[in-house]
Amino acid sequence: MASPKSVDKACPRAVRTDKHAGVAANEDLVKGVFNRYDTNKDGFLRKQELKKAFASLGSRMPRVRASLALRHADVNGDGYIGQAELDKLVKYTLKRGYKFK
Ligand SMILES: [Ca+2]
Ligand SMILES: [Ca+2]
Repeated sequence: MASPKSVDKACPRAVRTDKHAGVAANEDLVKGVFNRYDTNKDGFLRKQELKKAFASLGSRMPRVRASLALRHADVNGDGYIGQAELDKLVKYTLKRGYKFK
């Protein structure tokens, strides 16, 4: 089994890094959105939570988008997006051109 990036369990919430500008700041923003939709606060995003997140981002097909995003970013195949997989999810989302307010 491939071990994912080490996750700092001490800080499960999104950490704001103001050192990076531009793309990095945007990624932080998106990460913040997804973390906000981790409604049961278990540190994982399941499909239902992804769906709500994408709906809030203005997706017209949040259910479909959630499925595709999950398939793309769920590296270890457990059906959830963990913190180590969040980066991939964020990059995928930004590549799809979602706008963030
Ligand atoms: Ca969750
Ligand atoms: Ca996973």
